[in-house]
Amino acid sequence: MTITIRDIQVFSTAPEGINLTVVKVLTSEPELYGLGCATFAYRHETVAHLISTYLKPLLIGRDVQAIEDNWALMHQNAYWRNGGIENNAIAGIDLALWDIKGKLANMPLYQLFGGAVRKGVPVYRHVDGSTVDEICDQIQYYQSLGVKHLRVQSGGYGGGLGLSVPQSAPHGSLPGIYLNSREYIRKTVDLFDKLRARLGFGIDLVHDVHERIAPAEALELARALEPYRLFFLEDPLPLDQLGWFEQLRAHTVTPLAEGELFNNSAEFQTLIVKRLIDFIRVHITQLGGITPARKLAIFAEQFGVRTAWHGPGDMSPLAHAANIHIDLAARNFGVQEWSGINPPNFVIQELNHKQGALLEVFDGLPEFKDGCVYPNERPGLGIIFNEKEAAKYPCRTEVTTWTQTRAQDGSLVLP
Ligand code: GCO
Ligand code: MG
Repeated sequence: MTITIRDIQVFSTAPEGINLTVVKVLTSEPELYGLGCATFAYRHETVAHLISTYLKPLLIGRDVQAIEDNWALMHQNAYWRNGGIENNAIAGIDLALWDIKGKLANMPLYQLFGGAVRKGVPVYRHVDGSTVDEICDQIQYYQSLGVKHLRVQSGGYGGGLGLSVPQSAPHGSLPGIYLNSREYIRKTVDLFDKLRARLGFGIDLVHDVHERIAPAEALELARALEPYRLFFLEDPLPLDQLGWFEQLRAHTVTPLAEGELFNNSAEFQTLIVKRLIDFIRVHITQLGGITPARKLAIFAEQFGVRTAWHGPGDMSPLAHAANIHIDLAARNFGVQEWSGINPPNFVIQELNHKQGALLEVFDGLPEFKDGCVYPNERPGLGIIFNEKEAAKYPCRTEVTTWTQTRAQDGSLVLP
């Protein structure tokens, strides 16, 4: 007797002040349901609407086990494909169908993916500070927790957080996050020089360029950072400048990671086939879910390209769990980003959220221990979603400001 999709529900919740979207797929078996993540923090209302209005009527009554067919059906149903709203919506349902598959098999997902090739998933944590001392203190704190890879930034991705107009900008310039790429490059190289002088080379460091400088500047920075032997330099080039990767690759031995903003596997193809990058930085729900992400990871394995899945704060524990299940079974695993569960301080103060609210809403988040992360052994993704707790943390729809990044002359640059 085929088990079918009976209903699809969407929940929005922000236990850490970051908008998260959860999809619940109910089936013709009363006790059997699946949970997925459809989080696109800056467009959560639109994703929820797309699921309820278009994907739910498309899928009701279909075979809950036909994951591949259901994914393709959703992917091509609106003819135009691969947008961020659509992909995150599809991912929510895809992860829920995989969660159901695991529950039917009574296995955690990593077992369905071929079993674990490692007992725990090594992660990198985020370090950010305004002085070398502050950054070294944070590095040493995480080292004391067993972390062996750290992402080091100094002032986020440059430019601070609040909108402003610097004196130096042309008269009449608009408010924004003003970046000085020349100063950013000088300071970043100087920072890593000081860090290596202080800490040596026993800790692996990554740095995220976040696409914010010109391609020629990315070449300059990657070359200048070579003496500091980064584990990888992330997103040195924007998606619309991938043609520069040939020069960048020829220009430096600094390992390169790219792709959290990519929308489909085809955008990775040349970078992988020509071995122009070392790590794929996949945002699993932006790509459309487990179904495309696993295929991409296996494709990359043929070319010696490793994984470094995106694992930021604007992703729910369901997507983090999906990352970890794929990581456990991947031979070409590189490292896993782990944003942790400590909400930004402003969330605690302004929104009066208590620490740990995330864990009351999502039970079963893979556990961080001694530098690695471990999933529980529950079937499927292994996460229990507390709808009542979730309702205590409503999402907010507000204008996003941190992406209003501007160059010194006041023109917008990519965020
Ligand atoms: C990272 C990413 C994030 C993004 C964030 C956007 O490497 O973790 O760059 O920090 O900026 O996910 O909302
Ligand atoms: Mg990044």
